[in-house]
Amino acid sequence: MPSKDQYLGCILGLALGDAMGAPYEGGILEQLIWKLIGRTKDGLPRWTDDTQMSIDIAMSLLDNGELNQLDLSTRFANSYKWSRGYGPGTARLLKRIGKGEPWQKASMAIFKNGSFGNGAAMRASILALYFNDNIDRLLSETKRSAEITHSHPLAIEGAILIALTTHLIINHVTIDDIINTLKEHCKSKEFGTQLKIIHAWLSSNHTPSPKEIAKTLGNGMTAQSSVMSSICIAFLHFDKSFSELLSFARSCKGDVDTISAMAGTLWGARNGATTIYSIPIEQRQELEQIAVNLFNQVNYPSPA
Ligand code: F2R
Ligand code: MG
Ligand code: MG
Ligand code: MG
Repeated sequence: MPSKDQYLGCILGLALGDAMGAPYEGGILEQLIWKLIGRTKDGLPRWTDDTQMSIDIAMSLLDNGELNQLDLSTRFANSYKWSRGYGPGTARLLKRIGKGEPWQKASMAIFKNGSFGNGAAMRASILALYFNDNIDRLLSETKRSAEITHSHPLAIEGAILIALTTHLIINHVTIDDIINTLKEHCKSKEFGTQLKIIHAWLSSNHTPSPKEIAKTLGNGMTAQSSVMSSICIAFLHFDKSFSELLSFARSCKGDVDTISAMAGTLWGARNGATTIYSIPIEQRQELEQIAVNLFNQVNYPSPA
């Protein structure tokens, strides 16, 4: 049975990974901009689009009691702010939805065949917290939450892999069994090949360096160049501290906020929030309340 602490860890791990990774994301220009806007008025580290879109999903699920795509697309659009550092395609798409274009049309307007950015995967752990009682439902609702902004099959597959990994971690499944289950759900050659590499590394007790992960599994803004890297980083740090995970993800370079957010949410799902509870973060109380509300919504019986 998952614990409330795992729910807190999952949400705080995501937001802290995002906020701590954001200063290192992108090139010199992005890093300079984040130096100027990366703190709240009170000096707290700000999170980015990764956490904002995760909050939007959580609030939409909690308020509607189901995944309502129209409500979620409206929330995504209403929450959009340039200062949260959205992906270039998603920023344009959300502005179109904000002007009244249906999400079904907007999501195909920016990239032919839809976006394969990592923007659907980075918010997918929330689905696992809400739909914990039925894996098939979890997978279909994750697809529905992804396709609002990311209709490309690779983006949807990336989101499903993060949601499924989160689900298995909160339900105390071992890394070996997680890898075996993920193998059944990898549809594409891209993710399938990467998973085999991770499996080979772990089976031979090889600890890849950040450079090796970036080169082999990727460190970019697409789902296929960041989801498996994040899962691998999380597995390598399950028995290490959150700050070691952050420093490893930072050394991978590239899309550091999102890789840290995805690895961080998986780490928190496994280790809970106890050791990360006191790290300063924007809107901590709101994040904690969301975690508690998601936990209560799933109606786990209280421990005897
Ligand atoms: N926006 C950022 N970071 C700013 C630094 C970026 C830097 N200038 C750089 O270019 O490296 N971070 C946020 O964006 C990522 C999430 O992105 P999302 O929501 O998936 O956005 P988008 O634009 O849909 O996809 C990302 C890029 O992937 C490429 N791409 C996607 N689909 C494509 C397709 N069908 N064909 C060709 N290219 C495709 C494009 O380059 C997209 O812009 C997270 O990192 C978040 O933190
Ligand atoms: Mg971001
Ligand atoms: Mg990001
Ligand atoms: Mg990013």
